[in-house]
Amino acid sequence: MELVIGTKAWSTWSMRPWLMLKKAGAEFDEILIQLRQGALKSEAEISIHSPSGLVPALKDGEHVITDSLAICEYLAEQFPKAGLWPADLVARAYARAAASEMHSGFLSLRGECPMDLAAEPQLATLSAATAKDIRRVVAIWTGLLARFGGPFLGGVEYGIADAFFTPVASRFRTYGVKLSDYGDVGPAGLYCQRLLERPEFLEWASEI
Ligand SMILES: N[C@@H](CCC(=O)N[C@@H](CS)C(=O)NCC(=O)O)C(=O)O
Repeated sequence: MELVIGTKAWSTWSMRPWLMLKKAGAEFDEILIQLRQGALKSEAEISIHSPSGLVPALKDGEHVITDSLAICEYLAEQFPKAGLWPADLVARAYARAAASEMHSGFLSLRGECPMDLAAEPQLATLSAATAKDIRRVVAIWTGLLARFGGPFLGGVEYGIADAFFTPVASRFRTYGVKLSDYGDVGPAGLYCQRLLERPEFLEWASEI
């Protein structure tokens, strides 16, 4: 398998399936495309590999799977023993809902606090819309950890929902977000820290 990814410091979408390939212990090669070289240049390079013109894309034999969530679902089915989703039906539904909400939402947080793994931590002044997004993230994390236990969302040992929130955890660190200001009484902050200490994330971050 080959995973087509964008610049590691910035490409949150690319990071998610990469983390899950590592968690699954899968053999894969990486095709790295530097983003922000000028829209046309990046798009032309990406389009050689990915029909959507976007990264990530997973090449498996003759097949090309695009979109980070679809790739992660494919990996969960290819590597059932890796536990990328919770085994329990209800926990899996909650974990899927959390990952899907991340996939399609939090536009203000994503726009105002872009991931930049190379940036020095800074204190940002955040808009009301971003503050609302952060409170919702804290509520999702706190709710799932309380309902299913940890150490990761849905009670798994690191899975797809966690991969989807790892870029968020890195944004919180970069932009000096104190989760206690957004309703956390402890568990969300600890979970955020656990995401940033995962060996898969540390490996990705060491390669920026
Ligand atoms: N929903 C898609 C979003 C993919 C996406 O927006 N990728 C960005 C980079 S993170 C991209 O390829 N942009 C093209 C460019 O920067 O040239 C997914 O989950 O894979």
